[in-house]
Amino acid sequence: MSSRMMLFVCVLLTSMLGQLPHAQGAGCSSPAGWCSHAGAVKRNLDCDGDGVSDVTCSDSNGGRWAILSKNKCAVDGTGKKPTSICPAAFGCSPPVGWCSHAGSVQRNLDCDGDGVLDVTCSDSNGGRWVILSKNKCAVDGNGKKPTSICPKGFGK
Ligand SMILES: [Ca+2]
Ligand SMILES: [Ca+2]
Repeated sequence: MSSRMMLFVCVLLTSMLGQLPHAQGAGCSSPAGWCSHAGAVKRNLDCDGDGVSDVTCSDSNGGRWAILSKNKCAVDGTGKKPTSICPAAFGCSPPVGWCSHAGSVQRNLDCDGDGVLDVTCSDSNGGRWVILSKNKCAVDGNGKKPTSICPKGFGK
């Protein structure tokens, strides 16, 4: 067998192995009714980087559920997963101490419509901060964002 032929066989085998998990339907799925409540958003993506898809759910009340391949796709019913378990799905988290001053109110919601949660903070002195997913969750420290950047977060 020529070396070129060997290479071809190797490539073929590798691609077949790569297809296998998908062909077998590996990858987590969610049970019927899971993540169907009001404000809930379900996603299929690979949270933990093992190449097998996971399922996440987040809602507008800050609930976070994850069905992870590395956890044998066990169904999660608590809704209290940390954002760090799947940043791509659960979006931005503020640093410790952010939005903790007197009169401040923090919200988790999707401001920019990309389906990933952002964080807003407003205070009784008219300060407005926002941490946006589309801005790679960069932390905002100046408190001078316009209300238009997140009408839902900054109210009317
Ligand atoms: Ca995974
Ligand atoms: Ca967002």
